[in-house]
Amino acid sequence: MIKPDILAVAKLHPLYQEALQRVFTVHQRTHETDPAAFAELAPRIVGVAASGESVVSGALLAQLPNAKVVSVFGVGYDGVDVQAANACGIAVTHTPDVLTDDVADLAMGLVLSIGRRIPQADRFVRAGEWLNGPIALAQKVSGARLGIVGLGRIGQAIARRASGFGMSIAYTARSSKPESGYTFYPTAQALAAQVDYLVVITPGGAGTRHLINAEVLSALGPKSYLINVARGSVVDEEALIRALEAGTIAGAALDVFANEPRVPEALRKLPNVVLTPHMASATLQTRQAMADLAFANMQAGTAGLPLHSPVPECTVGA
Ligand code: NAP
Ligand code: 8YV
Repeated sequence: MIKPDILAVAKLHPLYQEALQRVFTVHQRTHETDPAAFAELAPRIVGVAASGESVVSGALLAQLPNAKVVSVFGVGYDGVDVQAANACGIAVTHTPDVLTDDVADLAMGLVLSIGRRIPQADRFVRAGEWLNGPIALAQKVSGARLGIVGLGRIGQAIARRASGFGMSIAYTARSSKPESGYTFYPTAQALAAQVDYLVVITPGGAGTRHLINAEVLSALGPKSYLINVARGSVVDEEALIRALEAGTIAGAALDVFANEPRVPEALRKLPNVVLTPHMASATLQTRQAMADLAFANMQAGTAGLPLHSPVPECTVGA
């Protein structure tokens, strides 16, 4: 049986790649690696497989007359031109909910890591420094004030976990959510001025670019911490480095960066920083669930069946 052709626009997670290969012929970035072959292949492509960080432009979609779906392995889809996809009649899907617990878990892990200085303490013991005296005191997390930028699926899961730590919870989002019972601030700057830990968990893209800028960091102040598990684009990384170097914020814990996987040396050198490699959803269980959902969306989309999890702006098949 001939397998329909899929274009992978990124190096796919092996679990997603393996699932796709059972049913489809997967062409790995042919549009970039072999434009001549792609010109011949493009009319046969029925679906596009992407990661959460992939760029899927309108120009690319316009070259795929028979594509029916872009299936993103990730909840974030800020690199996908959904408006162009709608115009081309191509559905866009993503993997919400299945990764919410993991991302919220890592966000709390980063709050604890930066506040209680767990990675620094690990380095302290390994370097034999314990022999020379006790480690410097850290900051208390239980009972502290938490600010959440983006009270969506993951933001709410972070708030539930933080409640277990007795933290007071405030947030900003595009709209207030009185039913949450948490304190709403209309801007990130107003929120930052009131918290000890500011966790960023919005989508990326133009609407949130540099939402966390020099003014927000200045409002956060020298005793408070920034935690970013959203997208690197949401934080002005240069302003962040300046604030960390000057001590105008206490520290930062970052899972995402402006130019991944490149992390500026200035950030890597700083002692008051905890860095992880965009791994908030990277557990075996969650990556399997993401692969299952992304594959199910690809199968449904290419077969013209109802989609499992289209992105909210998708009008195709609605
Ligand atoms: P979601 O349910 O759509 O929630 C997004 C939240 O962000 C909503 O509360 C929304 O406000 C708020 N928001 C959007 N634009 C905003 C703006 N300009 N200013 C303030 N708030 C804004 O999405 P989710 O499932 O929680 O995921 C959120 C994001 O996390 C993803 O898009 C992705 O970028 C990131 N993520 C990162 C990782 C990682 O590995 N580090 C893993 C998964 C997800 P309203 O509620 O008012 O609309
Ligand atoms: C993934 C993410 O690491 O879901 C997202 O938006 O950022 C992460 O879960 C990534 O998308 C995998 O491609």
